[in-house]
Amino acid sequence: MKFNQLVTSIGLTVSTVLFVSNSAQAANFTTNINQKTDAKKDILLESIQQKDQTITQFSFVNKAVINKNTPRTKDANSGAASTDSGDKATTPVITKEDPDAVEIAKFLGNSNLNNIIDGEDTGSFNINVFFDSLIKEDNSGLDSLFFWERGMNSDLMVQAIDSTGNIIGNAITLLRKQQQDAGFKIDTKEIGKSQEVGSWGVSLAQLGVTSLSGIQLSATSKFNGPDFKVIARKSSVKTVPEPGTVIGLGSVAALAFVRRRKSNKAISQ
Ligand SMILES: [Ca+2]
Ligand SMILES: [Ca+2]
Ligand SMILES: [Ca+2]
Ligand SMILES: [Ca+2]
Repeated sequence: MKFNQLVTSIGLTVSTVLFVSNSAQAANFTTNINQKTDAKKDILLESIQQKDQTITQFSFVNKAVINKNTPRTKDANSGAASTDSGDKATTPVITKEDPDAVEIAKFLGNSNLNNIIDGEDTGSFNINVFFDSLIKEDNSGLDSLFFWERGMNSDLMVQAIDSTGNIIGNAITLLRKQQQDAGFKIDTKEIGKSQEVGSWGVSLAQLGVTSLSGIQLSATSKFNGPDFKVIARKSSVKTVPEPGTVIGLGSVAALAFVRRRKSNKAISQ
């Protein structure tokens, strides 16, 4: 193998390793909350850790538009999206089976992970939610949207929207089997005992956009009624790097150096 071929080969290996590393980490994050001893009380998001960075600045839902939400009938498990909270949690307004858009925005628009939208299995919903600031792409390598789902047993479809509510980019379906254990449980009014909470992290790249004003959230009866919260990472806010954790790829760094010498431009972009 000639030197050039060797370098190219090493370069491809490094790219592959870094790519796999990025995609594997993309959805993983740690949820830091005020307490996890009482699943019925307020569970307040304090920070998120991802890729050794701590995120403390968030953008919250401040408006919702209901495009579709199957109404509830006499059957308690009918309908689709409702507002739900921990049995002993505080709420912005009372929980309802057929909430209006303002109530949905209020339950999503705070840091209380025990204020959620509870979805039923039988109906379907399609709801636009807007964040209190524009969510923009940056070079942090961090996800921009963080979701939690009670029960780790439901799916949720997500697509970016612009400021007027038009869908942009591509829709993605967050699958129950892709959830990461968020490390805490909640016990809400709609369930009799506590359930594990799972999480998904989503980047703007996954949604095929470089910025978004909000997201369209939808579920059909096949999604097993997602029971969720979503909070966005505020853009243009510095995250706090933790010392001594600069990618655990020391051995790869040497190879990357070889590659950098080979094609300085490509690497420095
Ligand atoms: Ca419900
Ligand atoms: Ca669920
Ligand atoms: Ca309960
Ligand atoms: Ca449900």
